[in-house]
Amino acid sequence: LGIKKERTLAILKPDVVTKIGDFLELIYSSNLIVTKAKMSCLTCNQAADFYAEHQSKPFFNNLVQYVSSGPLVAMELMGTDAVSAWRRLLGPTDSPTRRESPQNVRSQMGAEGIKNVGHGSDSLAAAARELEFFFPSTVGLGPGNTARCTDCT
Ligand code: DGI
Repeated sequence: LGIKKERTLAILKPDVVTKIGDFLELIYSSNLIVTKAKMSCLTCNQAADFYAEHQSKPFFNNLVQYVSSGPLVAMELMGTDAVSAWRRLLGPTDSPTRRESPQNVRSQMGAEGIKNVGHGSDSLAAAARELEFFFPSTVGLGPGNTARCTDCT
């Protein structure tokens, strides 16, 4: 009841892209599948667009600098309740809450502040917007390589 297949955007932030294998195992063992993936560098402007909702926060500049400091891995994950399933794997944003529930990647990897391992869309609406940002359905928009797959003729 209330269980549905969803898509969400998962990002592995610069410090953890080399550990992608560990994350894939976690993802598969949570019955999620990877339906799109790319490694991509964001410019400062692209990172600022992506995190526009945090524009007025004191950590905004550091956050933008951090996520544009090296390659990210962006993935579309699909599965039952994918939005909350991936956020559950990541764990809470802030460390005090995490100390009470250490069974998550952010706790296990010592996440602190903006260097907190990954990102996950926080709603279906955010997932739709964020997936379009990394995997645009229109040629020529978005960061990185926007070439589309086409059928052989
Ligand atoms: O969805 P989350 O990534 O868990 O959290 P969010 O969307 O509220 O915030 C986006 C990022 O901004 C988060 O991954 C890390 C950073 N951030 C959020 N709240 C704080 C913060 N960084 C610091 N230093 N302090 C905060 O209170």
